[in-house]
Amino acid sequence: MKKPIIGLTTMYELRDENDRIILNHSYLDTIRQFGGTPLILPTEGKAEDLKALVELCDGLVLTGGADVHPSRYGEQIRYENVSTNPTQDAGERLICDYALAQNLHILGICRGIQTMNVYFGGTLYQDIPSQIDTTVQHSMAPPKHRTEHECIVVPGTPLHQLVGTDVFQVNSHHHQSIKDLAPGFEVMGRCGDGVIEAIYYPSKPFLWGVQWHPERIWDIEPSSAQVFEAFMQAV
Ligand SMILES: [Mn+2]
Repeated sequence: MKKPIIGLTTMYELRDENDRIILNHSYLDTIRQFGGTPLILPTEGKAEDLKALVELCDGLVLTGGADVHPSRYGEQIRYENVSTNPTQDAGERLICDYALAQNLHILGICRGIQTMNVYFGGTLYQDIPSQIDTTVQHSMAPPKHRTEHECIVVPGTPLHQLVGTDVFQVNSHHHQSIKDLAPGFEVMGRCGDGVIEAIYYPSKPFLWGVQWHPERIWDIEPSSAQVFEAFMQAV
């Protein structure tokens, strides 16, 4: 049987003389580990080319990266540490259009859960330390191969059925998070401080977003491995 092809969106980094695309290698390793063939997708370029690439995919991972521009959810940039890339925002939006038209199963990770929420009409906290009263380190310090805080699972959700536990541990590499949840989505997990860590779209077979990076800790945290197993099973 042919292995499923999983598209991975990439960061587009603007530099003075030589822009580049970037993808953390752990995404590729993880897709291979769980039985897929990773396909690196640019998030810039012509719409027709992005469409042709998405048509090759059996599933899509919306990966981490810079902050979604607040204009996408009707706000202006409020804090100096909000770092955006409008080119990537536009390209990823097209990729979402094509992926959804194709009924692809989609997993959003970190920026990816935020991309997904904004795409469907939700909003974001632009900077957790500035806007949320919490003592949790959502931008965790090194060493990075470890967990940082808990994810409290909402009973009755697919995540709860998957992991079979009320709480598990996650890593945390984000300074933004979901504020207003997009219509149609439901929360599957939160940090103890209320920050949304996992969402899904019940009327789609598999449209999940997680705020942590399961691709970096699946070897030490079984719940993160189970997220990829569920995604690949759906695909
Ligand atoms: Mn977190």
